[in-house]
Amino acid sequence: MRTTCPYCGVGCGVLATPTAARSATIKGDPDHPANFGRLCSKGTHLGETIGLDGRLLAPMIGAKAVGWDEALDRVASRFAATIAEHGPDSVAFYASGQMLTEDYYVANKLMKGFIGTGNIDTNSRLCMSSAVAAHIRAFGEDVVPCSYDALDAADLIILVGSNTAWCHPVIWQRIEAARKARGTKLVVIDPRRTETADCADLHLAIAPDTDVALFNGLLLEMRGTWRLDGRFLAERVEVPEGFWKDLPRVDVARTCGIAAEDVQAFYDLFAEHPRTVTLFSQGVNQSTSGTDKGNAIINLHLATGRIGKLGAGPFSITGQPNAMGGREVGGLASTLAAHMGFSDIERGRAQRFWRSPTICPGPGLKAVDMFEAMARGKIKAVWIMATNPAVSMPDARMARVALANCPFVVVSDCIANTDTAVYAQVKLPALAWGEKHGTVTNSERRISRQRGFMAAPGEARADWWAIAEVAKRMGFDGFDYAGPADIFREFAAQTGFENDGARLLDLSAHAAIDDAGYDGMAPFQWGGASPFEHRPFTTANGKARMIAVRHTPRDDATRALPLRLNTGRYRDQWHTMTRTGLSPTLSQHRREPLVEVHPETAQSYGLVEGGLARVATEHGSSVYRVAVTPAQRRRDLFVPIHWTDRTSSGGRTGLLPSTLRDPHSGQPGFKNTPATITPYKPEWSGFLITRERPSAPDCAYWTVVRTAHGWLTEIAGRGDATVVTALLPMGERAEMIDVRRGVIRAAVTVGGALHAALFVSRGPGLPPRDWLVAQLGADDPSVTELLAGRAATPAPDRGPIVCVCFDVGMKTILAAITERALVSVEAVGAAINAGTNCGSCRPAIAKLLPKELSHA
Ligand SMILES: Nc1nc2c(c(=O)[nH]1)N[C@H]1C(S)=C(S)[C@@H](COP(=O)(O)OP(=O)(O)OC[C@H]3O[C@@H](n4cnc5c(=O)[nH]c(N)nc54)[C@H](O)[C@@H]3O)O[C@H]1N2
Ligand SMILES: Nc1nc2c(c(=O)[nH]1)N[C@H]1C(S)=C(S)[C@@H](COP(=O)(O)OP(=O)(O)OC[C@H]3O[C@@H](n4cnc5c(=O)[nH]c(N)nc54)[C@H](O)[C@@H]3O)O[C@H]1N2
Ligand code: SF4
Ligand SMILES: [Mo]
Repeated sequence: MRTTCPYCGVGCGVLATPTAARSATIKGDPDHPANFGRLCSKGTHLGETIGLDGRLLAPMIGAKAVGWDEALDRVASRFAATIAEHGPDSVAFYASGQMLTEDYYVANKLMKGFIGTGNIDTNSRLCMSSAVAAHIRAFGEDVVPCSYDALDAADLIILVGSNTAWCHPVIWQRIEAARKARGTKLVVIDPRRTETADCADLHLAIAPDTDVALFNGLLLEMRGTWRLDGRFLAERVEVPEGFWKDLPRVDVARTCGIAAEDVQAFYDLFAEHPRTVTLFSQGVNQSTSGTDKGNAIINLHLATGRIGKLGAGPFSITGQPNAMGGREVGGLASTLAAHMGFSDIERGRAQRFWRSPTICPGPGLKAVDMFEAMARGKIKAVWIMATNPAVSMPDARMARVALANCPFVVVSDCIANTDTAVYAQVKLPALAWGEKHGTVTNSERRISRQRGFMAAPGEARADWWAIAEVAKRMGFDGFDYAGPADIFREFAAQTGFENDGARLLDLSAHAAIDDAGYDGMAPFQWGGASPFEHRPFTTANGKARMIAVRHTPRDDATRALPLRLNTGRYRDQWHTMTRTGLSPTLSQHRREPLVEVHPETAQSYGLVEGGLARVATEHGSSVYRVAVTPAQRRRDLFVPIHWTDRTSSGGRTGLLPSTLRDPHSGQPGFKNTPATITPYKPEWSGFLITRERPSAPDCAYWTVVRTAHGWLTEIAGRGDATVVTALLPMGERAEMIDVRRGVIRAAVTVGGALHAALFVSRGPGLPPRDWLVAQLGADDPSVTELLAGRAATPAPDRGPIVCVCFDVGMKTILAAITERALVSVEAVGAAINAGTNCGSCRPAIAKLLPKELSHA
């Protein structure tokens, strides 16, 4: 079955071959133009996530499983009653870039067209909305002006606030291939030295949120050296009065906190390579100046004419698999539908097309405002679909208060127990990847089919179906869809309705597609590879607009909170881990949430590598494992976003970021919150290995991950450590307790097979985890060895796993590099296979090579 990967916005084509009822082999689709057969680690290991573990399989009202009829009636009647009493703006829908276009279209139609409120927003507000706002300001329409093939043709690629090697790995592989073939130069602009930055020709570790100063400075430099494209500016760009005069002159090196030579090196590279692609992501968008950052980048491309040509353009890459589809249907509270705004003409047009009884009067509440309104009691019923806001909103404690306060919360998810589902009065079981059918649009505007290849389990149903059923039960006409093909046709028709070429998004050529055509639909790109090459921009005069932007420092640091907290992603986990967390292979890369700190910061705050520390902001605090690394700037902290109440007592990053947001887009500045850090000193620490998932330990710090044959739980606490022995299952228990040294070692076997092992110590000296973890799958392990925590004749220590596909550890790779004098990632692959399957670990392998050779 040809389908698409459900994770990132690269939108890779996948070939899934079912092997049994709930299993399949997964391969990259060699014919899909987004990936030509490549997949990263997350895509490659999709097969480990399609079991029924943790699935929500029946509608629930409270704790009771009910039939669909009862659940849908409840949702419809509560929404209708709330609207009757408090008006349409007292209800809201919180959607997600992980919904299919068809689901999204129906949700938007119900809210904006039939209920008549703008209160439908999406997690894309937290993700892409600054890029959307920047596109609309510059181009008049939210259109990404580039395609992936620009990366093949560029001479210079600039990555701004993007950890591409981890977050868009197949784009990264394409960049690497281009660099190898054509010597493309690569500049990475990121306060952290990520694996992406490590591979670059030039890395600018700028101070957080100083991007506008850097790009304005570059624009001035280009003007000062007569490198602007005068003709392009005259014909295609509108430059506001006084733009050049008002362009602020700042000391770029000082503002950005980097060496003047590095600034000049960047400016020279830009001057020398007209074919430039600037790819940007969350380091740009998730900022209180995100929209201005986007426009600073776009200004530069407009002024130098580096747009609408092969190999050149400003390229915002999308995070979620269907962030772009959501933007197309109008899933954001700030857009109406099909790239329309809220003018009377557009509202009238949407209402005529939908033949709806009403139409929303204007934009609705943006995500954070929506939750704030909920906390104040203004939103009295909310439907949340395919997102986990109790974890992913800034100041997640506030989001939880809001959900607890809201009289009626509906959650549609494929997973039963998420941190958000805790607050639901009604839970609706959704189809998951591999079961659902529809379309998604990737970063380069390419629409692809997602196709199911497994039967729907239990009572799970499609999200569009649940929305349409509720709409019908609320008495609305126009929701009688036989299937996703029907919805796609209607959406395609809407994009062309009274369009007359005014909006570039026009899929009406596909509006007549029949069911068979939809089933077999091949990926296609709207707008063409380079949309503005041969057509005017979507503004009244057809010209793009330069937008005057200036660097506005975010100076909300205080004496108590002098550090800056940056948050982001790990290579092998997806967001709140509801799916990637099911995969033992993917769970090996980073088993615990780390706080990364510079050695000097570690020293001044008394932090030690491998110890624990509490990170605190104005909003909350959480405990992390400390990783000391010069890859961080001094005074910056970096933490991952993935851990939840289900997986850890610590690493609760959602609690920390401030809700300060960009004034144009409403996107929160997730990457730069004033913070501080203090060591957390447990009296004992240890770990537990079990076959079954243990209940949450009663200790100060714990975190649990999937392993090949069970679970690994890290624990640490104060006071009496013997309480954790309560976590051990029934069976034959062998134990060794040394009260004086505070050591507990226990192994539980059943019929000779290991079911659990526990190691606790008040000092150092816990055994390495990997050998013990593997013993869960071993036949007849020796109890003496188990209690010793190691084999009598130990195998060599492989170090942390780098290549998850071939299970190769860091020490094995280092040994191969030294012993066989390997000088390239390819040579390592040829010698020991590492990095030769999905390729996601290639940047990590490059890091282990002797430095001067690692770019080869
Ligand atoms: N493995 C994995 N891949 C994913 C996801 C996932 O959860 N896991 N999620 C997907 C989604 S939805 C998204 S949105 C994307 C996100 O993809 P990315 O944007 O690449 O990922 P992040 O880690 O959020 O942040 C990127 C970088 O921005 C840097 N940054 C922070 N502040 C600044 C700044 O002021 N200026 C600049 N220039 N850089 C800064 C951070 O240090 C970080 O390295 O990833 C997608 N892909
Ligand atoms: N501090 C901080 N916070 C952040 C970010 C950051 O960088 N820093 N990044 C932000 C960004 S860019 C994003 S995109 C968000 C992501 O944050 P969320 O959207 O909250 O995270 P996910 O874990 O992807 O949540 C998706 C949910 O949908 C469920 N699901 C999957 N498929 C389906 C389906 O087909 N139907 C239904 N109904 N449910 C489904 C999953 O089980 C899961 O519970 O986090 C944001 N929050
Ligand atoms: S790069 Fe990886 S996560 Fe993104 S779509 Fe491709 S396989 Fe999926
Ligand atoms: Mo995102």
